[in-house]
Amino acid sequence: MKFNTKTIHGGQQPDKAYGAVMPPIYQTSTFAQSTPGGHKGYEYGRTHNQTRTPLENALASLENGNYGLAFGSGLAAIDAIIKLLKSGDEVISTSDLYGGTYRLFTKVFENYGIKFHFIRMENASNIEAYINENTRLIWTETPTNPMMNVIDIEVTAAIAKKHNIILAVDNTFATPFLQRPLDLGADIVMHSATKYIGGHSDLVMGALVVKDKEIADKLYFIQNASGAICGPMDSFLALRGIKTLHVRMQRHCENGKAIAEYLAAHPKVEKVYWPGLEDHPNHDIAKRQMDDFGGMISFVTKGDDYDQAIKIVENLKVFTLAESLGGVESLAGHPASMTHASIPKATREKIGVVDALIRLSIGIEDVDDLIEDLAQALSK
Ligand code: P1T
Repeated sequence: MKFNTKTIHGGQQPDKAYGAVMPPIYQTSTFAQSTPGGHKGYEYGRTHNQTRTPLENALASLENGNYGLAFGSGLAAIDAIIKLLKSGDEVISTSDLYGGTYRLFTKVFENYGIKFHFIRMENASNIEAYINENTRLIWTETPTNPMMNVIDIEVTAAIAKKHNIILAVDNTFATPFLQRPLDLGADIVMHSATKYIGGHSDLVMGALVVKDKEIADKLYFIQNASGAICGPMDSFLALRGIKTLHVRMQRHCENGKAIAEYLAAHPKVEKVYWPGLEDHPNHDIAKRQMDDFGGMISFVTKGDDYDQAIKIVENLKVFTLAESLGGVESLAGHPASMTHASIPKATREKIGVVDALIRLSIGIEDVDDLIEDLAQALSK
């Protein structure tokens, strides 16, 4: 089945009870049993739910995996991955990553004796210097949030395999429409399904997809034991969002290209970070690894000025100033004070998250209105 068919049919069938084409919202916490253990495959809502099951199957289908797991947020999904580890284990992570992931790693899991190395991975040969007998996991975002660096998944997966280390890829920015990390050798693919998967800024959700049964069984155990699941209503909304993922992504990419090119030619703009631009340092990897370049763009204006960046995001009218990304509407953010505020200033500036950086999530509105909006905000 091709991707554009999978978004609509992958892992899903009409409901068994009455043939409902969309899965009903089984808004229940528990299921009747005829005798202890005598149930129809569902016994308690934390463990399984008949609206979550088709969602988890659909996620697995999109990522070419065998097992899908849905969580109450992206961070809950990442939390489940790190719970595969134990005290003394080490993780190598991209240094440019979502601020909340950095906070979870450094403020929560370091307290449990897990050690994190944050390094640049655009050049995969940097990774091996940090591998030792305690290394259990390589954590990558690609493209990274918010600097849009692209990491070569295939090369990183080969390094991970050689050393028997799990490779997890946060595929939130690209979505399976643009890249499928499991096909490139990753062991776990993760999503903040809050973003493009849901697509309508109306839910908070996380997802994991894996091929390997042993890893899947451990993750299912953690999902049930820790309990950070998503509810039936949100599962329904995510399934509904997935059905248009391919058409939304196509427009996100088209609009993203037009706006990246507009900003790159703008006299007030110093630098644009979008992997589709030929001068992007990882453009060649992106071209090889991704089917298109997505709708996330970061940029810095000339003068590298905090006040100017704040003024621009405040003056936008079609773009909404807000955290998050990947919805149908365009959003603008100021990473240093919003999504990445939990990373110490010196650390974030080292990776490029300067005070003047603005991040845009390009929606699927008419691109002329988006460009006009940026033009008026940049002219102020
Ligand atoms: O917000 P949540 O669903 O828990 O997902 C966390 C997360 C994980 N990974 C990436 C790449 C992300 O971008 C996020 C969440 N990011 C934002 C809220 C943001 O505005 O960047």
